[in-house]
This record gives sequence, C-alpha cells and structure tokens, in this order.
Amino acid sequence: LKIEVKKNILATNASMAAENRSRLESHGVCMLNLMASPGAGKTSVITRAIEGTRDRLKLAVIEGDIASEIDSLAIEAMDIPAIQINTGGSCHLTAVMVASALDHLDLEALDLIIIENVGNLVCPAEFDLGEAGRLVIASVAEGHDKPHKYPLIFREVDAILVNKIDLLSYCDFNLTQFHQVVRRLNPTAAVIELSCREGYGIDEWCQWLTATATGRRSELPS
Ligand SMILES: Nc1nc2c(ncn2[C@@H]2O[C@H](COP(=O)(O)OP(=O)(O)O)[C@@H](O)[C@H]2O)c(=O)[nH]1
Ligand SMILES: [Mg+2]
Repeated sequence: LKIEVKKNILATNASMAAENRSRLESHGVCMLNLMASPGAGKTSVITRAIEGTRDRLKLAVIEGDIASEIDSLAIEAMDIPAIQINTGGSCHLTAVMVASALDHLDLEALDLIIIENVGNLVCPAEFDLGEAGRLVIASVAEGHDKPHKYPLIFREVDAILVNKIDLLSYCDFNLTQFHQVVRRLNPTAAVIELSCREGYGIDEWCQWLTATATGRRSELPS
C-alpha cells in the first residue's frame, strides 16, 4: 500500500489557496508572498516598503516564523497591522495558516498584504497561499550560485530582489553571472538591485510594489 501524502497535502492546500484568493479579490486586496533564505533581508525589504509607500498604500503584514514575535513586533512598531504565525517547526506557511491570519485583518481597509514566509528557499515555493504575486530575495552574501541550486523558487516568482548590494566589494558575488542564470530560469520577472542598508534601489522597489498593488504593472519601464 502506497499513501500519496504529498499529493494529498498539496491538493488540500490548493483548494484553501483558491478560497483565500477569491476572498481577497472580493475585497480588492493584493497579497504578495515574499520568500528568501534566513537573513536575506525579508523584514528589511518590508520595512523599507512601509516607509516608501505609506502615503500611497494601506498595507498589512503576515509574518511566518518557526518561533518568536520579533518581526511582527518590529512591523507593529511602525503602526502597521501585523499578524504573526508561528509554525512550530514547519519550514513554510500553508494556505490554511494564511486563512486564519486573514480572519484577523480588516480586509476592506487594505490595499496590500505582504506575507513574509518562513526563511527557506525550498518548501515555500511548493505551497500556494492564495497570493496574487510572488517574490524572492537573493542577497549578495549568499553567493551568486543560489539560482542554480534552488531553480524552482526563481522560476516561479514575479520579482527577484537582489539585496545587500552594498556588500558587493566584500563578497565574490558575480552580478553578471547571476543575471544571466536568472534570465534563463525566468525571462519575465522584474529584477531589482537593492541595498536596504544604504537605500539604493528602494525607489524602484516601492514603484514596483505600488504598480503591482494597484494593478498597473504594465506601465512600469521594463
Ligand atoms: N549590509 C547589509 N545588511 C543588510 C541589508 N538588508 C538587511 N541587512 C541585515 O541583514 C540582517 C538580516 O535582515 P532581515 O531583514 O532581518 O532578514 P530576514 O531574516 O530575511 O527577515 C540584519 O542584520 C539586517 O540589518 C543590506 O542591504 N545590506
Ligand atoms: Mg525576518
């Protein structure tokens, strides 16, 4: 007897994700799923987005972590609604977890929800949460070979953020090679170079986010 656990888990997740998606569409809310390895800069990219779009977008954040409330407390300190999900060991968020977080948000009052997924380049890519778009951060300190090693996540996203550009002179990160590999895997994703620390690229990031949340991405320069 062979039990197809993974198939069943993914099928249940997919139907819950579809419910999340139609629920958000009915309230006109754009939800984005932000994925990256631990320490790549997920929380930093979100706090920069909050600062840069505060006058334009009503934003909320769903924080996924195995443990702790550190990230949601940092977001709440900026007067932005933040729901913390502790997965208790699981390495990715699921659509059911996100559905219960949505219950605690005033969807009518929001334009955009950013989900900070659990730090991991593998499992989050397999679980649809009902998002309208997906993003991955690659940071310079991780090395330029990560798209080779984790192709699925780079293939499936709408935008690739290259963070910690300020560290280029300290790391052997070959930006040209990185762009070439990423383009082969994903010809259409926006690729935005950033330094959350120095502020480089933050305007472009906030522009992409605003255009995506308001459904006007086609107007962005390519
Ligand atoms: N040098 C540098 N450090 C950064 C940058 N962005 C984030 N960091 C640092 O990287 C660490 C992890 O950032 P965090 O946003 O918490 O990453 P997360 O674990 O993916 O949410 C923190 O110490 C940040 O201050 C950047 O652009 N340049
Ligand atoms: Mg974080």
